[in-house]
Amino acid sequence: KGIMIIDGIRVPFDGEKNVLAVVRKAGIDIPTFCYYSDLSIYGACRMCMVEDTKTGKIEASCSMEPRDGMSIRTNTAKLLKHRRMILELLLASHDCNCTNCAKSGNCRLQELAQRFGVRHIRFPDTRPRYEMDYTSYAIFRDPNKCILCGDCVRVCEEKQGQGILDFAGRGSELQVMPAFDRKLSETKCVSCGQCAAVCTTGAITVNDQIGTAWRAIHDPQKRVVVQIAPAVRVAIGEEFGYAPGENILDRVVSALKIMGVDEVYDTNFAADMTTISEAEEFLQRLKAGGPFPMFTSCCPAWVKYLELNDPKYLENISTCKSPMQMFASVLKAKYAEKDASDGRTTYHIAIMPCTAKKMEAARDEFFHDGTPDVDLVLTTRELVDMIRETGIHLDELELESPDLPFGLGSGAAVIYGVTGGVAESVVRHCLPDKSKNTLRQVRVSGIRGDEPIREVTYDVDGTEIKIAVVNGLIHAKELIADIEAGKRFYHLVEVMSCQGGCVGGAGQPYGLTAAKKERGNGLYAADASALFKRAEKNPVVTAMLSDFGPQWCHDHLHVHYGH
Ligand code: HC0
Ligand code: SF4
Repeated sequence: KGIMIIDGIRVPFDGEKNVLAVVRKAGIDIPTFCYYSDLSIYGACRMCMVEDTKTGKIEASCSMEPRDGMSIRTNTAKLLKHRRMILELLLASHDCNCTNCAKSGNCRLQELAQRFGVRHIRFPDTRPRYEMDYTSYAIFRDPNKCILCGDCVRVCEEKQGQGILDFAGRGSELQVMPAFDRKLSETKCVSCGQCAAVCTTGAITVNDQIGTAWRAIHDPQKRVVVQIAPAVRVAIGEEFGYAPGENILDRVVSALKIMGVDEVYDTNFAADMTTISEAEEFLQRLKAGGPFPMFTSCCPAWVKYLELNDPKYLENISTCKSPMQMFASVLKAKYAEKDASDGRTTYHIAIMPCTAKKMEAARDEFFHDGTPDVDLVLTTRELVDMIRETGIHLDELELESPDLPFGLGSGAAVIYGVTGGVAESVVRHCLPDKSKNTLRQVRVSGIRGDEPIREVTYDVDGTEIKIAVVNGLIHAKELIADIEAGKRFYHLVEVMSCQGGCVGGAGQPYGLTAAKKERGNGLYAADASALFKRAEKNPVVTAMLSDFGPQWCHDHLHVHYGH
């Protein structure tokens, strides 16, 4: 606590962990490549240097503790020269094909080079040429664009606990890569995509499948049917000038129709099926006495994590398919007849906030007769790019709600996209008292929030049910360690790999510090205004489940991983 003098202005500080945070609080956007307030401090890029007015020394503000009476300047001639020099050096060793780079317009290097007016690079181009890695379903790595800020290394280790990427080599040979320069597909990468979400340049980007989507849409033989995930609707607007959290689903539906998509549905429909199936499975496990905890199964990066690192827990994973995959199973079953009668093939595109969903859709379990149930997964950002390509102005569109029958979902479904939402939906279904008051009690029970691990307890028919909600894979690791050590016990554990749940997915508009909270609140608002709040109140879902019958549901809505 104290007062600093920044560029001659007195700025109080209280608890900020470094000078950089105080400078930003003072309204000066000090440039950085390697600083995220959420990650550990690396201090490598040196862009955030400030000058001590007394000594004239320059130092990285991310690694300086604020002190009372400290006086600094943020934009002296020395600092500007220093920053330009760093940028020139980075550009000299960077593949600067900006015009056709996926990150153009969202690249920090490009932004800062423009901001600091770097027009000439005085250094020769001595870049080595590195091989690109196209092997992951989720992400694409181009080491020629890496500026060694290490953000990907730290997010993978510190948030996801995976440690897939690391620095290797020395001096001019220094690189970021998986151990032994393996391809991503040969590592234990879980496809969460968080490395791409924080990458400051185009070195790690989301696997772009826009071309495939257009080809399908323009193919008259294909009936293109889309499902849109819960978290997409409250984030996509950020790219078109809407506030984070604003639900613009009806505009997106309208845009997709203009683009040539035949039918547009809502993943929420299938999330209601998941809630009912998962709650039934949970109640059965309660009767049978386990296995506990039952882990939720909808996050594909989480399932992959267990499969690769802790397969003994696969029997704890709910056997319910994720809503995306349930949707696809129902759709393909229902449309087989339609396809046979009109000679077209149903081509199913899922629009997801998530990169791991690309990997999930490609799993063997979800292929039938050589075709995937979900033909293509597009991330929110890919859809943004497609809408931009068409020139459609979202704010001028007539609103259109998703089609029926698969366009109807409950409030319990839309909150799947925020951490705690799946558990809350299952709890709503399991609690015997169906009054409004119960809904309110659950809402304020601690199941919502942004702590990485939250614990709640409910009474279900006299049994005390212990539930944990986890977001961020590293915390799932911690939780499992505690369960094994006998320190914790739960009946049900919801795990979402990304911070904040799907709203913070790596397929969403960029940034680790993205507006996850607002997006989550947008989903809670959608729940509050939903026609019905419980999965079992969805008339289309209940009718279909009884039509299909238990055997069909068992065969098509459930999956056993690792068998
Ligand atoms: Fe999610 Fe889902 S909630 S994983 O975060 O369960 O991606 O939004 O679509 O499948 O519904 C993502 C989001 C989904 C699925 C749903 C679940
Ligand atoms: Fe690590 Fe996730 Fe990136 Fe894979 S996708 S390298 S697990 S951050």
